[in-house]
Amino acid sequence: MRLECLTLREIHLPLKEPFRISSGIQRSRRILLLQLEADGVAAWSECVAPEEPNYCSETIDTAWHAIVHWVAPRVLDRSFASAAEVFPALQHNFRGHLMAKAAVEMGIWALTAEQRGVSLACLLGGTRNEVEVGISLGIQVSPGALVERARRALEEGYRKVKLKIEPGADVEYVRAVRTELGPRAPLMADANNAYSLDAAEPLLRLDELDLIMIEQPLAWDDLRQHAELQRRLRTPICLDESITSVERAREMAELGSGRVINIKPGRVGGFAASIAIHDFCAAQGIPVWCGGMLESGVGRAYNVALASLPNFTKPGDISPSSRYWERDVVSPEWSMHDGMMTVPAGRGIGVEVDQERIEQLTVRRVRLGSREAGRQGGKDVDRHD
Ligand code: OSB
Ligand code: MG
Repeated sequence: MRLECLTLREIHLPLKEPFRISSGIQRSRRILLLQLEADGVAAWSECVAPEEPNYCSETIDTAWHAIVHWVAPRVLDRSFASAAEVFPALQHNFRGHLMAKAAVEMGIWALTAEQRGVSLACLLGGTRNEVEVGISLGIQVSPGALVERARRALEEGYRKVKLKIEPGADVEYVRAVRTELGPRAPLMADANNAYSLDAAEPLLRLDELDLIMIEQPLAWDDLRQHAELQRRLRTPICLDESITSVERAREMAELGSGRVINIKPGRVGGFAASIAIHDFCAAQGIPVWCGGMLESGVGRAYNVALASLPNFTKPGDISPSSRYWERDVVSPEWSMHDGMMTVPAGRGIGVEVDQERIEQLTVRRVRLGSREAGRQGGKDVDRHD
């Protein structure tokens, strides 16, 4: 595999409904899409970095910079015997920028699948042809509004309903949903770092509400305090932000910081790291599930393929296109039937990207390629603001 050309594009896509979490609100998405070309095949990938540094330190703008200046030069025109070799090459003396690295690394997995004529899920070692679907609900204006939103989600067939919480919108909200929707409703909560160990009282009260898990209650980079909290809770803690590598997953297991991991391939640097975490957790009996970052249909294809691996044993935050967008950028759009999503069996990512639509939505673009290396320092910049 030898990457010849990489095109970065930013598109803007408005969300159907605002998505509020404890660390910020999202009304519309600025999405970084990549087009990769090698040996006569092409693939699209997505960088999941958000607009603001309120999830991790990366943003779409830092990722754009990192890909252009540091990631692309390491992979363009260089031969890799397999996609698994890309991540080590990107990690060597190159700290952080995991979402930027992941976008390119995952694109190379997709290119490899294209080249071999197999599905991305098959290349990754997926064993399922459909995956269970969950929904992540943002913080609502009142407990009653959350109950109605959660009720609708269960009626639509979602297999897991994740409720975003923050101090002031926690116990009362979650208890209302539990009371109204019954003891069997598959509920969990996600705090996105909104609590501290010395103000953990609401979390101890949530412990009585039979949640499947509580996701990332404490600091985004913490493992030690989560271990202390887990000792006080019977509800499993699921880590999201804190798990950035297989080493962090191992530390979580050793310290007892949590009992479940939400794997987002973008957060950990791509598929090689995701598979390493998946395999480590499988060996330890730690369940994992696939998280989401409000991806377009392109990034969703990567999440669905990953979620087809055997130890993804809980429903992922991989809702259908219509949960996010009036119209997605892929066809067919991602859909759900009976709370399940089909893992595409076709070659590559398994969905077609609507190139004309993406062209219309593009607000900036840069094409990088070894063949243009003589001109403009290898960059062909267009509407770069
Ligand atoms: O914490 O899982 C999270 C979205 C943006 C940033 C962080 C998170 C989320 C979600 C959305 O929960 C999941 C989805 O894509 O549907
Ligand atoms: Mg989360």
